[in-house]
Amino acid sequence: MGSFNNSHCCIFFFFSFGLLLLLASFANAKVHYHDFVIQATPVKRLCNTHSTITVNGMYPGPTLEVNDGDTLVVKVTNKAIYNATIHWHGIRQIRTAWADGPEMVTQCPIRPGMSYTYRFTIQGQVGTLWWHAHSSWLRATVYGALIIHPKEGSSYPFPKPTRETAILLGEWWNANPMDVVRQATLTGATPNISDAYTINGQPGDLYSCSSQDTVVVPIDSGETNLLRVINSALNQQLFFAIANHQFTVVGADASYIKPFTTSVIVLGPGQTTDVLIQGNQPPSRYYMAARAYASAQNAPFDNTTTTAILEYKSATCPKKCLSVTPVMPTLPAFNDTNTVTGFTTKFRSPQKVEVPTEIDESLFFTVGLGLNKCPPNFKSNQCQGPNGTRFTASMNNASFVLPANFSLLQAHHQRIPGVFTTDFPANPPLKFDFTGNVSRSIWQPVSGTKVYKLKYGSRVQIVLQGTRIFTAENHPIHLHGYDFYIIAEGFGNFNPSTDTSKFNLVDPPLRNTVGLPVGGWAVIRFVADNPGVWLMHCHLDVHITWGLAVALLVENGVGELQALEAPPPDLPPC
Ligand SMILES: *[C@@H]1O[C@H](CO)[C@@H](O)[C@H](O)[C@H]1NC(C)=O
Ligand SMILES: *[C@@H]1O[C@H](CO)[C@@H](O)[C@H](O)[C@H]1NC(C)=O
Ligand SMILES: *[C@@H]1O[C@H](CO)[C@@H](O)[C@H](O)[C@H]1NC(C)=O
Ligand SMILES: *[C@@H]1O[C@H](CO)[C@@H](O)[C@H](O)[C@H]1NC(C)=O
Ligand SMILES: *[C@@H]1O[C@H](CO)[C@@H](O)[C@H](O)[C@H]1NC(C)=O
Ligand SMILES: *[C@@H]1O[C@H](CO)[C@@H](O)[C@H](O)[C@H]1NC(C)=O
Ligand SMILES: *[C@@H]1O[C@H](CO)[C@@H](O)[C@H](O)[C@H]1NC(C)=O
Ligand SMILES: *[C@@H]1O[C@H](CO)[C@@H](O)[C@H](O)[C@H]1NC(C)=O
Ligand SMILES: [Cu+2]
Repeated sequence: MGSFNNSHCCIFFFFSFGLLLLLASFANAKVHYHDFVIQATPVKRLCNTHSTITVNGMYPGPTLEVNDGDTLVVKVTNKAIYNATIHWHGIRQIRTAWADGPEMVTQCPIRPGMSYTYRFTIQGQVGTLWWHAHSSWLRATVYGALIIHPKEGSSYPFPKPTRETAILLGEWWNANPMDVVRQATLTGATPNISDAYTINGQPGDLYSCSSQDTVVVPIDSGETNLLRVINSALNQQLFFAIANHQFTVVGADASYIKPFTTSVIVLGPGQTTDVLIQGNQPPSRYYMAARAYASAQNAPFDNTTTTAILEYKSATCPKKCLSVTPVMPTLPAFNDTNTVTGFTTKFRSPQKVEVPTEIDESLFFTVGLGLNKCPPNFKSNQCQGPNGTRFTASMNNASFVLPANFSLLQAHHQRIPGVFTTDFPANPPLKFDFTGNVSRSIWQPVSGTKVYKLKYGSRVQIVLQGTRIFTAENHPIHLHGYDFYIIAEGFGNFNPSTDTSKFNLVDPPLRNTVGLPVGGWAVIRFVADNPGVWLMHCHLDVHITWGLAVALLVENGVGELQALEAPPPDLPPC
């Protein structure tokens, strides 16, 4: 009897202890509920008031702050006149591809008047990400920061900063960005360049009618502060610097980076960089500024500079120092590729990481622009590209076209035929001197909705190879649903027999967007452990509009935990 009671008691004890642990872990992981209303809002910039699509009337939109392990539930209601979706840029969305957001890839759009609730859990990511619209060019104004703090009880691998500030670099058009892309799609020419860059939605002192609203970022002498810099510009890589202050880079794309110091950082659209700055300068005001890194030769770009002010607080900066004109940082020349290379090749993971060494899928994707002949039924005003052509772009000579009737994910999940084909080539269909003088006769790609299929768990290497078709250019290539290791990059054509010696299989950086060097290549590796359909595309919206994308279809593995979840009941129908 006694022994029975004892063992019963023990079983009961272990059971309750386990339950307590379980409850404790649930108690730590929070669920955050948010409402996003996409709506037209009057926004005054550059001397005029513009009807602007925003979230909750805010430009930039609301900042979301969570801890690793938390769940986000965001009900998005579309009160604008455009179809819309929201993408949670860099969130892995493990088994929840339905919440990823790219229009016609993982969902049909939320139509005007409709809503959709995105639900997902952050798993093993810490740092700075962001969210943005993923439908046409709505993301020009529909974006915000998504900040992931460490799990409760864990801390950063660097001293806790006194202040943390999100710095969203953006791009502003006086025209409605939806009209800008509509016009470019009609004419086949390059879309109009922007009228300003912005920091947290404000162009700053160097633009007309903007000084009053210039963003001020506080700092105090002796402080070490964290800036979470996000490039949310639509079409432009940007340099960013602060006068007289060095940056210590500690993170990028929600992964830690082995700290290094630099006076300037560069980010492609989609990328984030976490930097520490120290309040070690005479108390005063210092400009932080961003302007273009424009790598394509002879291509027009917005050549303006946005500023905000780093201001020492009044305790250390008396009134008169607040009236001085801030010192301006030196920014690299718009075509200073050497500075870009010097910066990106400094990135390392903080310690040895598990890079796949055996490769199941060795892929080689060319990335570049192209020109389409004017189709016979088109008028000449629809072919205003060079010499009466229309601009296009492609990967492996396939120019990506979104499906019209079903999302790719739905077509995959429900086995609906005729929506996509699985013949995206693993290698370029034609071998040519990619970065040399490419014969004009091979500049026109093939349009289609092609995906590349990957088995669950396959270890993937992709060589991304830029081309000089029309022009060479730096392309920020973003992969949805994954982080990948960037194991090497270089200029010219990737050489499989010599460039493998450059592979860093020890401590390469983990990112979701790689800046493909202008006229060069980059090699990435990841394990395909997240089932779904994942867009891989250039994050310059002008290029994705022209078809610079492919979708990777990752099949389910064995068992429920390796399979895509069922679609949510409120998934928008087409
Ligand atoms: C683009 O720029 C051209 C030339 O400045 C102008 O005529 C046109 O209206 C602009 N398009 C839009 C949509 O703003
Ligand atoms: C950019 O603007 C600066 C200053 O206005 C000017 O000196 C420079 O020539 C411009 N560069 C280009 C490429 O337009
Ligand atoms: C950058 O552009 C300037 C013209 O603005 C040119 O003189 C210079 O050679 C270019 N540098 C590079 C590295 O292309
Ligand atoms: C356009 O035509 C001119 C004259 O024939 C030629 O020199 C130029 O290379 C052409 N440009 C393109 C992009 O085909
Ligand atoms: C989409 O559906 C419409 C109507 O059923 C059909 O006419 C059209 O061919 C479909 N489009 C594609 C790309 O399958
Ligand atoms: C590129 O090749 C074409 C013909 O293939 C030739 O006419 C042209 O001169 C070449 N351009 C350069 C810069 O080598
Ligand atoms: C792309 O495909 C088209 C159509 O088959 C072909 O004419 C062209 O040469 C190809 N170009 C490349 C770079 O593969
Ligand atoms: C909006 O989305 C619906 C559903 O997918 C589609 O039928 C419609 O054509 C879209 N409208 C525009 C303007 O793209
Ligand atoms: Cu691009």
